[in-house]
Amino acid sequence: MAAHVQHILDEGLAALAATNDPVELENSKARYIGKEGAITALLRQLATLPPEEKKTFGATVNQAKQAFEAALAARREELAAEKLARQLAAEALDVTLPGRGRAAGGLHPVTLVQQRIEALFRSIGFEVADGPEIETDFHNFEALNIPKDHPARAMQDTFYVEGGEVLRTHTSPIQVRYMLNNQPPIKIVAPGRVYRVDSDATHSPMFHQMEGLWVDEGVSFADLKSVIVDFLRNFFEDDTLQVRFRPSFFPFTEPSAEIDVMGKRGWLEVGGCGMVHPNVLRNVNIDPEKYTGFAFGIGLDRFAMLYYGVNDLRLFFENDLSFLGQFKQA
Ligand code: 2NM
Repeated sequence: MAAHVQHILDEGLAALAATNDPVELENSKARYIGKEGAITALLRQLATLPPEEKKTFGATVNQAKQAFEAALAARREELAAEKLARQLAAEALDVTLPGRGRAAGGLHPVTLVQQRIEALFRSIGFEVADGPEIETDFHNFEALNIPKDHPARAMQDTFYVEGGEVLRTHTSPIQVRYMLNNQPPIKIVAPGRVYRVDSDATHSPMFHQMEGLWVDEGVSFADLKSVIVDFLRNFFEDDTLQVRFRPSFFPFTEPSAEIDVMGKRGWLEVGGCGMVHPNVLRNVNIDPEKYTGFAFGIGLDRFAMLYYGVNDLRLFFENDLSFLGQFKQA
């Protein structure tokens, strides 16, 4: 091959090899075999050559052009392959990785405690009752013998809703509704959310209560004591748990008592109780001359804290999954 043709071809091949950029590659094509290209110019020179040189020079330049075209086609494929390889690497998916799975949720510790207590009371013939969280003044206060000037009725303690209704401050209105609709014998527990204007390390504006009620002929304070003591010993799984009834006052019971259990560091208050006040029975159309009843109330959040050894009430309301995950049932 004529030396200067070879030289132009070598330059052209070097230009093709030197770039990774498809645009630049096409520019090189134009510079060598395009209309104004160096190899095209050689072909144009053919016309000016004498016939005896035309043949060999023409063959030489055509060879050079074919060599350039072959190299161009090969480089195009290389660049396309590199581009594909880069894309595949960037979008790589490891299909052998295990899936994320579907983790099972679990019940909230307060729900677990509520269900356990419900089961204990069902086993001795109690039914579970419920009712609305927005209550009338009558069901939440009036029927329960709570006087109009009682501090619990104050705006500072009770959430009032438009129209004079309240967020129930205890689950007692469930029992009021039940007694209005049923004559004795009545044996119910009433669990649920209750609301009070109170918020600090040990008080939440929403918390959970469970109240119990047994009304029939001849129900006595001795019945109250035996049911409560039996329940607490079953709940805390301690056959010799010490329980104490400490005289107290509630408008809706007479006599009334606080319920204490012996803990690791002395007596611990876990609830309140008493014999349903005759006024309450009259308010729900039950004859207090014929029937007596006992009632009690406990805080489910407090029971969950004691049962699970949780020392901060707020943990129950933060819904931190690493906290809640510890209560998952197998
Ligand atoms: C308590 C303590 C004492 C109670 C009374 C009644 C009702 F509706 F029967 F009158 N329900 N709950 C009661 C009695 C609740 O909680 C500390």
